[in-house]
Amino acid sequence: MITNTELEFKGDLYPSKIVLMEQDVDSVFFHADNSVILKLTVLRDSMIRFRYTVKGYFSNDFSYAIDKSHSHGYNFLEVTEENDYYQVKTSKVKCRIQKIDMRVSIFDLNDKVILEDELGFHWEECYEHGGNIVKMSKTSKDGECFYGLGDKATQLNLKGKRVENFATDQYAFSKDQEPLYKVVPFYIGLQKKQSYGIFFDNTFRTYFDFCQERRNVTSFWAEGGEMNYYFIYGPQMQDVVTTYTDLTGKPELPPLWALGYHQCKWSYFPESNVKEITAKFRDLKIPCDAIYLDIDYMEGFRCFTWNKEYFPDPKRMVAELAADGFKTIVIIDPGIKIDKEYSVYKEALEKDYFCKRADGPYMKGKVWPGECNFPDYTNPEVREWWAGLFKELVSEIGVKGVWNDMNEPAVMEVPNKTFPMDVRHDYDGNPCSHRKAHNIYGMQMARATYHGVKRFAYPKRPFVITRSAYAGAQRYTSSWTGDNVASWEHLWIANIQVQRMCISGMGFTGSDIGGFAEQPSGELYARWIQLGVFHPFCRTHSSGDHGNQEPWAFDEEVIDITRKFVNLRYQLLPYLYTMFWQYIEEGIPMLKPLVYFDQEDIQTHYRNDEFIFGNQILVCPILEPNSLGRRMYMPRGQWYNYWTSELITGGKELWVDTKFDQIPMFIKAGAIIPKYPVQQYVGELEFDELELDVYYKESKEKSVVYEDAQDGYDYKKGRFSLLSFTTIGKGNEFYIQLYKEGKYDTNYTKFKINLIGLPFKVKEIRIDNEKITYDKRIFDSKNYLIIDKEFTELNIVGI
Ligand code: MIG
Repeated sequence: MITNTELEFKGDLYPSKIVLMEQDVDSVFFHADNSVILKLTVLRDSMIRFRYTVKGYFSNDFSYAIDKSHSHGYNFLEVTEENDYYQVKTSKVKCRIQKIDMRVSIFDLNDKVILEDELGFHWEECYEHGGNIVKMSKTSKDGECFYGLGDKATQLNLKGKRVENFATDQYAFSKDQEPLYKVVPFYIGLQKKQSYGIFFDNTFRTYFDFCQERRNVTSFWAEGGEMNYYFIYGPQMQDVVTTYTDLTGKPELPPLWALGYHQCKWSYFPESNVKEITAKFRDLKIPCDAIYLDIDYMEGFRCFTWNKEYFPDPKRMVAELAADGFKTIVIIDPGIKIDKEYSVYKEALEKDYFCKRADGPYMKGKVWPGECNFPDYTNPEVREWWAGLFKELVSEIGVKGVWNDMNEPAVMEVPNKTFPMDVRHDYDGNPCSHRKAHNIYGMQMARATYHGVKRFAYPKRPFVITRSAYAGAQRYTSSWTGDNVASWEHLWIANIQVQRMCISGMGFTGSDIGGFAEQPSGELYARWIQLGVFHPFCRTHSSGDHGNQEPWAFDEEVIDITRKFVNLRYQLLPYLYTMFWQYIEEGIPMLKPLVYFDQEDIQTHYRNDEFIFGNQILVCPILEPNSLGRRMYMPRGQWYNYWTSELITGGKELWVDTKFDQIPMFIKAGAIIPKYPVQQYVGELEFDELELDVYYKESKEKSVVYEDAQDGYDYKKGRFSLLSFTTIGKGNEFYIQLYKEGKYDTNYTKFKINLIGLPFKVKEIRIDNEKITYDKRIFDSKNYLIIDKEFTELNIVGI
């Protein structure tokens, strides 16, 4: 047994020896002599939940994070007793619980240790709060790596770091600053090429220490609540992430326009300014789908009101913007102005919907409108009321999306920047203090907003974006990374934060492109756009107090680069939509850090910059000024340089030349990348051809293209189109096979097939075994071919 320094663990208590074991279907209870109970529940063969109590009984089991519809059920479960331990075995793992001290070790079926308690579960009584600080420690081997945890602004691999989870309004945060806006207490461990996950579903302030305090120990603890965590076995990181995402839930598909480019600033007003901005996008031919109204559209910052001087007729304006392809998105904060004349305030007061202090008075805090009260979104009745408030905005005025800000919750001019900890919450019938509800406040606000927007947008799809979030918030909302800064370091941070959010289940995320605080140089803005178009959510935003941040605030060259890359995003919309569909169907992250892509390759374990966009596009942003290229790591496999079509074999570090209007971008050999024509907004054009960039590969590769009506819910009834392509290169023949599923008939009738990297001269082309005639001149000079979309096999035969 490991001994610890007296000081460090003074006051800690531990489970004593196990005196009783009972099994109840999928759960096994281990009772210790000193009232500690461990409840181990097998949810899937590869997912086991561990819940501890020190009271001799368990409190009500309630979680905002867990998706009730998550898949569970196992193939095999066997509980046995040995001399020194009990063993719980599934078809994937064995769990041993030591009789003497309840410590747990988890093994794979070859008896290789995956994860092992160091001190294991222990706690410290906390007299002041009438609860315990609950702690867990695991041993960690040299070389183990750690990933996940949401929006942390630090290197991807968390080894050697300690992080804190407490939702905080962190204006102009810096690298390594803790805590930030979001709380996702989920990490992935990777050791000896085996991955596992831990989701510590505890909403109190939590900490994770990844071998920072002690070299071979990883620990996590909470300032209250239960030691309650889920262990997820891989061994592939892919399986850990998809299982976690299944457990905490997946969103529905957003409307396709939400994957377009968004423009934001604090603030665009009055109406004439909004119109100037949108007109300029159309003038300059830079595609844009959404325009945002920040807090100044309201009357004295009162939510659900309009400043009639700036916006005399919002309904007309929103309709005019819509006619030009712009969707209007408005901000809604949680603080409700204390004002007896204000209907939202009056109603909430009458119905008793505001949060209260422990001794009775309403929780009062200063935010933009001045003194405010705050709805208790943890009360289902309050959420229902809140949802109803969106009727006018959405059904009458025609707003298409809602932006929830300040929901950490943020309070101005107080030292802790949020509510006092004694504030009471309903917590869906489990009354508690703000200590427990703080981290889920923003998520519950976004949830209520989502239900409202969804109700009134129906039969169209809603769009919601939030700043604060807890694990599982992805079911309701997209997010952005908060108030970043226009600096090169923040470009690096944004790249990591979005990758990290993607493997933490909350992939529909982006950063404020160009930086929120301070003014980016044209070069920095261009480099940020070049990264931002590869983020699931793509929006320029700035605080507006330092000059403008529309593309035309910079010189011609930057405008051209912005157009070029936003155009590329619009061309890639079917690719982006397909990866979103894989995310909602299977929980597959839209961006994949290299370690996720190839965990067997140790070179990937410490990479930060390169990532895979979807499944087949490798992107590496330029993160320094005056770059003529950069060094990067090319993961294993064969990759085509997007700009030059040069074929490169990966598994090595290399220098890549780029110009100012390029970033390193590579396409996986064998991939088929679908492209739409450039449109100024989603749905602007009707077109008759889907372009397919087909990259030759010797051997087999699969690609899919998901499409549907781009909005609405018919896709849930089977009205989608799923194209599954297989490419096969064999000697001097190249095959493209197509298998179709779904009841949606796409509007186009043809494919324009661009063949890239064919290693031979073409002799003939066959479709479904029949030789076809084609325009040889075009084909030979431009390498493309236009064919009917109805085919099952295209065969290109070389000389
Ligand atoms: O205290 O609404 O992060 O995106 O523009 C600042 C004004 C409040 C913070 C958000 C930012 C938004 C700003 N808000």
